[in-house]
Amino acid sequence: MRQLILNRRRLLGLGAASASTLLLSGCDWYDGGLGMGDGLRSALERANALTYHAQRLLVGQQALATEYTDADIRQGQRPNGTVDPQTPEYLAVKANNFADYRLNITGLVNTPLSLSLAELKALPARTQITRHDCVEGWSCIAKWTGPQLGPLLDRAGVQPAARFCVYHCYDTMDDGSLDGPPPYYESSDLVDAFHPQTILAYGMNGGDLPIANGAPVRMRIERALGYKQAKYVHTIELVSDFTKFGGGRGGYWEDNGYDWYGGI
Ligand SMILES: Nc1nc2c(c(=O)[nH]1)N[C@H]1C(S)=C(S)[C@@H](COP(=O)(O)O)O[C@H]1N2
Ligand SMILES: [Mo]
Repeated sequence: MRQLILNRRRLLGLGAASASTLLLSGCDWYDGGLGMGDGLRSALERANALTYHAQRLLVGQQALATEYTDADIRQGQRPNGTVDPQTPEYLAVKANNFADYRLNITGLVNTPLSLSLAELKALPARTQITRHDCVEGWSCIAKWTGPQLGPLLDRAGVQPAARFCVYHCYDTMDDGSLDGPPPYYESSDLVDAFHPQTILAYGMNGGDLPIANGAPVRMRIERALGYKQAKYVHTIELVSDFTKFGGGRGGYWEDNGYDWYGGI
């Protein structure tokens, strides 16, 4: 992390405050005695000072998350959160064994993409064995397979105004909201989106991704905590800011107080 921050400062020539704001680790954002909303919002405003081109310069500068071997996989990936979505939209694509599923790349792109599962499976894939860390206090090592997100974003043509990807999911979280349960969603900056270990995983531990773990497609953003690993993803939307989604903090759990960056 420290190395990454230094790299960014050097490359961007930004003052320490703006370069590091994007990278503040978990507790700084909501245990710091700041009102969370104020702290987060001003942090995000400063994060916007990073230009798209400067972010792209950084791609390839990032360290990889540790990768493990098959011998390190001791058990199946422990399912957590939603394990069997019941929304009509999900049930409809599941009924046909995901033959009608589409992964959409929309928003601030020149050419929106809509890819079937078969099309995703025909792309060059990356397989990585990594450790998933859930903030609830458990970890699992598992093998994930799928195409990298970066080349797909290049194909769609990310527009200069884009700063973040919002990952929209099929499942809703039954949290007792008066407006009905909100959908799970997540977001990342473009550095994480273009990171070589950021993949659209359709495979797990050598087989198809199980429904409990996010079938047909879930994100793996390997330098981030468990809640950033959006399952049941149907749309990746390129945006300049994410305050209009959900509670405005960049993800379902972020709207409930978790840190946005969620780095490990
Ligand atoms: N769509 C969706 N994605 C999600 C969740 C969820 O409930 N819904 N839970 C998150 C949390 S907190 C964790 S730890 C991981 C769990 O992934 P797993 O079920 O494959 O272990 O998914 C994350 N992504
Ligand atoms: Mo989690």
